Amino acid sequence: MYIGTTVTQFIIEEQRKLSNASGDFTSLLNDIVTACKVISNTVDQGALIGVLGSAGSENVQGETQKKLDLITNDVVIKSNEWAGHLAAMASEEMDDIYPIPEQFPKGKYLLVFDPLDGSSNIDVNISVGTIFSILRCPDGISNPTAEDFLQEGTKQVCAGFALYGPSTLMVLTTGNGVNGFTLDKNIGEFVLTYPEMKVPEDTNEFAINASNDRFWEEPVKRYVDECLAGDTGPRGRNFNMRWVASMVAEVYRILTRGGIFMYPKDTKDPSKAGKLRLMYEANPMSFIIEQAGGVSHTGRERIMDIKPTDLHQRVPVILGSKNEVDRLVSYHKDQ
Ligand code: AHM
Ligand code: MG
Repeated sequence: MYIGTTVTQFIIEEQRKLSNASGDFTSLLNDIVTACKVISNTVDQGALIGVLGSAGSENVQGETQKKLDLITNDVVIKSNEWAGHLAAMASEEMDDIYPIPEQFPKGKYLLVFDPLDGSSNIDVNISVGTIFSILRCPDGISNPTAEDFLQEGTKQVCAGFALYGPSTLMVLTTGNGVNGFTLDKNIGEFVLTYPEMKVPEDTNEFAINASNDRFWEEPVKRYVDECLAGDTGPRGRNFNMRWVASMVAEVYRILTRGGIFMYPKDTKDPSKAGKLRLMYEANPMSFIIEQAGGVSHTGRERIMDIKPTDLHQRVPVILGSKNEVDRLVSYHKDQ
């Protein structure tokens, strides 16, 4: 019986198209895939294995960590530190970078990840996910520092996310389009189910945490007000609204049926430029959305063009269907 194209087969075939591919990258992606399978299983078991609830600690951004934030962070590290493909890792849940320990060989890539995005949803059984991004370690560097991670999103070699929802999915780009895979739990393989995903250019659906309304800037207020006015306003048509509070779930929805996702700049905490993190969330999701034909922007600049200044830097995020993101960007220019 033919089970379809597994993610491993897919990656190997993609790499064969590149004459200079050494196989390191394929192997690295396999280890990430393994980590996501382990996390999927752990999230699935939930209360049965006592992994829900708070860990009683805070991360570098001052956010309370869930037990699963720490467990999944460890799963990603343990799955990826041994094989010799990485020089170091950086995670949303760790203050500093994680250099590959001395006992393991070092490789030419850097792995950046958010082990459990949307983890505030974990105790209420709403979808969560793992986001990752692969960068090249700068030439001649075998002991990278945090500085070596501060590369523009355009330098990503690969980005992807796993979504632990009704099905466990994996969405990947290596800069040659976006493909989606579903985990067949009977055989333990991600199988290609959504080839060449494309974000529709137009949409009637927007996603924003409306409780922040009073902190938004004028262009965002204008855009959302016009959507809310529906066919009685300047847009002349009705819009629908969604907010899952799991970026992985929102981005997957947008890849499937279009939409615009906004976590814009606001005045809630003037010390923060936005809520979402450039390295762990905004850049990988921007790479995926752009590769699927969508747009990803802060309102003032393309996210993937930002030169990072800090590992845990936050940025405003506006991404999704081209025509809606372009419209909101144009409102920023009108300001
Ligand atoms: P996390 O990485 O700590 O889970 O935070 C990121 C999440 C995103 O997945 C989601 O879009 C956003 O935070 C929701 O924020 P809010 O609770 O302010 O609506
Ligand atoms: Mg996150």
